[in-house]
Amino acid sequence: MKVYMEQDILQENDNQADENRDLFGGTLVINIIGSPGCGKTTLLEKTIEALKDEFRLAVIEGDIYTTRDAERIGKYNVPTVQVNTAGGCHLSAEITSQAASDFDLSDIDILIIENVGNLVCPAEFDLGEDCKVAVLSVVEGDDKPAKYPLLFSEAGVVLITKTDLLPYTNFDMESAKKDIRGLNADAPIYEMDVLHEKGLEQWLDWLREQCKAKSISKTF
Ligand SMILES: Nc1nc2c(ncn2[C@@H]2O[C@H](COP(=O)(O)OP(=O)(O)OP(=O)(O)O)[C@@H](O)[C@H]2O)c(=O)[nH]1
Ligand SMILES: [Mg+2]
Repeated sequence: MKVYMEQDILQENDNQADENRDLFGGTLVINIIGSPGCGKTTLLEKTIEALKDEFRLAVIEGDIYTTRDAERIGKYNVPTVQVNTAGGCHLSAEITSQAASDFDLSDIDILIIENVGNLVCPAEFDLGEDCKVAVLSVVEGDDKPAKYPLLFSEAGVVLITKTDLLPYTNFDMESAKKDIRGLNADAPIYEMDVLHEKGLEQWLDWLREQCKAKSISKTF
């Protein structure tokens, strides 16, 4: 009987992630990670609204069971694939490669992946993306970066969302940012109220910068 240890599984995943990097080529691939309900799909909706006439976008929606998030993205007429993990708490490089094969990547500037809602496991699985985006909503508590450090240490950018709800929480913004900085010296940290479209521009500019770094120029 062959027993797979976590190390083997992660190694296999890393090998596939390297293959994905070749497959993704010149497409900017962003992996959005955060707890259930932190606002990942809402961020996607607002991002698509803002950038759909600027870049050719595609979406992979990761969810445990439903197609609800893909249905929400459906109204934007952007190529979207829903992946159901059937209980799995994260996307893997393998499943991402299968989902991405639905697209003609040479026609896509930015592929946005919404990972399964989970602050822990998705950070362990490299999908071959250019960048992980950590989303933390203020209702989750300012202690979460310190308690769940991997995602925040690996993220290329950290978004602190639902700032409209700050008056109703005891979230200490300075403390959260200090902990994030302790884990990650470089990632920009942006505060935003995605629902009411406040503070989105810095995130959109960051995405534009990432495109520029990959020599993706405005398509339209
Ligand atoms: N007040 C407030 N509510 C928000 C904000 N962003 C998202 N929401 C709400 O938070 C809830 C969850 O948002 P989603 O975008 O579905 O969260 P998600 O991270 O995609 O959730 P899962 O895919 O289930 O992990 C919804 O009711 C959103 O309307 C925000 O900036 N402020
Ligand atoms: Mg979602």
